[in-house]
Amino acid sequence: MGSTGEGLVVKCVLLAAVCSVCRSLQGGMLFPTDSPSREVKDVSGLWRFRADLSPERNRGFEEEWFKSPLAETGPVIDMPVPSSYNDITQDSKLRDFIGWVWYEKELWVPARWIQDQGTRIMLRVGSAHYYSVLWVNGVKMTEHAGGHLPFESDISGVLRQSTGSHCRITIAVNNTLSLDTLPPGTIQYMNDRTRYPAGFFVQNTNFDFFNYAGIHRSVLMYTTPKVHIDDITVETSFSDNIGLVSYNVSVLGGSKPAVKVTLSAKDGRCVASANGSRGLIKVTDVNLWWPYLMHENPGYLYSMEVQATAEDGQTDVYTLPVGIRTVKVTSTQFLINNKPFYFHGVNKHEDADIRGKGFDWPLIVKDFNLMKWMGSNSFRTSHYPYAEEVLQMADRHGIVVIDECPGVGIKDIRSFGNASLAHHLIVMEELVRRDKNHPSVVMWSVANEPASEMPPAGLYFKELVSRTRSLDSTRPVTFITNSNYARDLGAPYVDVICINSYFSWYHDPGHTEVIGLQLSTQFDNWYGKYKKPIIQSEYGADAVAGLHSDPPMMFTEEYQKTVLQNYHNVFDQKRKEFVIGELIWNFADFMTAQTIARVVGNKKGIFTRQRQPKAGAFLLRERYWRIANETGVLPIWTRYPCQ
Ligand code: BDP
Repeated sequence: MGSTGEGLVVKCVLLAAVCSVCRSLQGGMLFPTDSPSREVKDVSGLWRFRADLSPERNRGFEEEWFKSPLAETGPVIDMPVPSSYNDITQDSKLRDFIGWVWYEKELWVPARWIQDQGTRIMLRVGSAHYYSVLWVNGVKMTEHAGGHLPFESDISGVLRQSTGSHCRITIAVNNTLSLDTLPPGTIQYMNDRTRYPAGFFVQNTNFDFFNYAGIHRSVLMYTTPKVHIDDITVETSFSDNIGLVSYNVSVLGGSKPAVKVTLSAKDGRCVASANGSRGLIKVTDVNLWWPYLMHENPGYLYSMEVQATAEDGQTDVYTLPVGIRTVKVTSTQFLINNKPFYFHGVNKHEDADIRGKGFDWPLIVKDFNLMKWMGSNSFRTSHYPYAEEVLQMADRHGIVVIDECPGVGIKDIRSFGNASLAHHLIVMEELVRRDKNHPSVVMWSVANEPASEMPPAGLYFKELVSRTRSLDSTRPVTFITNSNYARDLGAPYVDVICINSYFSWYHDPGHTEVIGLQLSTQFDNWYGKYKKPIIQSEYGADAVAGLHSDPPMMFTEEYQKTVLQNYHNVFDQKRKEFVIGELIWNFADFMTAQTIARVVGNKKGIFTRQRQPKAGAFLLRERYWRIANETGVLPIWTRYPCQ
């Protein structure tokens, strides 16, 4: 062990992980929206920022930087929120920083929010990677473990105790990953003083994307009345032409609220209503929610307006988009609304130049346009939950989503321990709580490529999958495997087998001629043993845009294309049997840690990081539209010319 402070970066996060184990989820996590009874104030923009460069990364806590304006305790720089901080400056120390960074924003809160004692003022962080501590006006509000899901706090009390309506928000964020975080990691101190300076340490991880950090999604302040709608859960089905919406509304802050629910069609027409905090709504001549390229009118959403009226007559109103659809899995098919659905789509990352993993509307809209352009009907949120706004887009456009938790890189046997499992269960709970009402989400993925052959993996996945099912009985559960079919201890518990394989890339590099045989064998082995439908959840090859060679060589656009074509030949045979989907790795090039296997990031994108197509994108476009033309019903305006 080197410097006195070594381990501190880790210790802070470990402590946090332990706390999160003891915590159980309280309340809902509805996406903040304006309504007649609610106001939202976006406090994104430029924040003040300082990385704690002290050897122990602990000076901020020792000197209590949250107690006074950050600029009074040392130098600050401008930092955009939302954004990763890593690529914002020219300083490699900040790009590769591990430990606590401090963010601060000062703002005015509308005086009427403070004066009206019946108004509840909430502060919500869409996500901050990885561990966060939040203060308002120097008073600690909450802490949160996990870099991809929202957390919030009721700040009404502290604002009312302060003079005036001035508000100072301080958020300390620590990106350190430990064996019990998700994703896991380890901190390694290099103690050979002939090779490394004192205090030198690195963050080791087992995942293939850059560990971007900071406040990645919007920070929102919003109000609700004191008696407020805390959570809504809808589950949908249909029988003949009758849509069935079972709902459950939780109201907090007062006793005996009167709840009224009204469902309206797209044109604003009220189609059904009900009274009471739970019930079943019937919709005649229902417009089902259909995936893109499966129906002429995909992504149909009703509006469910929920009103909760307190005894004093004050009413809270929240409107939830509702898509009515069902999902079922058989031993060979994935059924949406009882019709076979074939996933032809992409794996993505939240990743772009400069902003890293920071939320960015232009990027999101561009990505949806590209997915629709190429005829993609689905994507997987590899390898962590994406921003809620992305799922809202998917709902509206009818793009089907496999929603993945950040269980990526679970390779160390110690990460299968009780503390890890307890945290993993909480993350699944947080994920289901946030995303349960999105019709686009059709399956939960609890992990990506864990070491599922290790002995503790069996019990771990048994528990994880069954607890996820108990949180949501309407969706299938999977995890993504790349292990040996005969020794995978998690596969018995999942509903759908999702396999990643990289024939002619990580195995037999340069030999695309082996793909056909190896892929057929893979499918037959897995189906033979488990009799469950299979998705090829990843396949692909790196291609540096603009690099060409014929005959194809690795890293050229031609090689990537050839790999894809060889996979497609097998998919076309097996999708007649039990293969229910193919998701290319990856939609776009993305940043990774610096290693000898990566040339400024992973180049398996069919688009570059700047979203320009490589040859593989045109190949997939032809293929996906061909499949859609064979199996789907296309909106007139999307008919693809080469059908
Ligand atoms: C898969 C991983 C993915 C990697 C990909 C690759 O799931 O995160 O980026 O390999 O190596 O195994 O390109």
